[in-house]
Amino acid sequence: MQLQRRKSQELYKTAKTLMPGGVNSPARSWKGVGGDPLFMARGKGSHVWDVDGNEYIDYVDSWGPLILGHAHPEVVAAVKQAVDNGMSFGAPTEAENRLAALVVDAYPSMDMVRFVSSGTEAGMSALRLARAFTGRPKIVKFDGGYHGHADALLVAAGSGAATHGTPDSAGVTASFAQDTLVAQYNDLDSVERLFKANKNHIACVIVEPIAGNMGVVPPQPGFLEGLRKLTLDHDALLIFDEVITGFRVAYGGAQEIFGVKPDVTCLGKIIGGGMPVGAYGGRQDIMETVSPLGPMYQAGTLSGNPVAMAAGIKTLELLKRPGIYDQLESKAVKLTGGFQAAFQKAEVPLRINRVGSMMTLFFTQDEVTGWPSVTASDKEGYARFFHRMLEEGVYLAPAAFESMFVSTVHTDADIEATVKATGRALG
Ligand code: KE4
Repeated sequence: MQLQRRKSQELYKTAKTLMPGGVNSPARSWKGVGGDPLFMARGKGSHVWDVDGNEYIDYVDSWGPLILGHAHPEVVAAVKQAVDNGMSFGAPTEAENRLAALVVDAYPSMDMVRFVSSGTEAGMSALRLARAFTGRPKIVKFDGGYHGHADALLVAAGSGAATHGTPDSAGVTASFAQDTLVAQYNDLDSVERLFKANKNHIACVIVEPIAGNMGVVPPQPGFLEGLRKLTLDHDALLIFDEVITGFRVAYGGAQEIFGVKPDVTCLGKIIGGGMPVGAYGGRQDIMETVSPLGPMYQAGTLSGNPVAMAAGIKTLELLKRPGIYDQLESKAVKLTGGFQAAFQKAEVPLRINRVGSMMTLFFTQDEVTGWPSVTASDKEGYARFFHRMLEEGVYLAPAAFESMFVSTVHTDADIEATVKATGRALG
């Protein structure tokens, strides 16, 4: 069924005269799958409607924040109540205490937390903190890892940058890139070699404990524990970027599942419930380096914004309800089982990497364990599937190397409809 997209196309035409590529983030440009992006008008629960009135079951969930689905009534009510008291003060508010307490209680590795307005700010600040605390210049990240668009992190980045085939961004100077060392995910030797070659110069290792930005790639047994040992042995900090995985794969994130305690954690997405919130936090002695207590400067007009805090507080309160993560798990298991059956019937190779309610469909029959095997998968096959599923009323990530998400409000009917749509899309 050919989608009627006239209004989207008109809006996109205008958008391209006003904003680079007509979007405010390249991840929305559909450059990785081809075609023109749809403009969304409304979301409710697990469904979204585009401006032409086409309805979709949504598995993008705004790239992860909407674990409770769109416009959750209790989150909306909390935001409305907050906004009636004023949008922003540039002064401390009780809401910040409340969300900080929820976050610190959920992450035993975090004695203190600092709120910012995006995951990028969280990653950027965590790096500066590691350099300030250790006095060392270099950082280690992983090929295919994405931690936001701070200069030092746009070196062999994953997510949008990788999908666009531009692992190094224009405008990132050689001086920035030289202090960023790149290792291979799930390859401890590649990290050890960097420590040996840069003795006493590495401030930190920043890692997505479950990679989400090269598609989902779980840590192999011993990988995170190995990073913990290497960083301790070399007096470097271990930073877990849990912007996607925090409150996603468990209330206490990947560090709860794998039992590895980082020195610093970055959070974002879910803790804002769809509003702009990021955070970084960790051991007391490390966080006391942060201004105004210590010498590492970091600031922000809308950091800890009370309206955004209200959305985050209500979201985390709802996620604390017993059984929520079991429900997410059973929904995700049902969905992946349906996908596997449909792909098997159509004799199309498929490898699903999944942890909890985040997953990626890789068009390959081979194991996907890191950036090289990710890039060996069939991106074009995914792009064709993406468009066919759209025609069938299912909205997947408009890029092969991203995660898709199940929310608490995806119903059995949604999952059955998605599996049926898959059969038709592959037919
Ligand atoms: P933001 O600045 O987009 O809030 O967060 C950056 C970031 C940091 N760390 C991780 C692990 C992330 O996944 C992200 C952002 N994720 C991408 C999608 N995978 C955001 C989509 C976009 O850029 O539009």
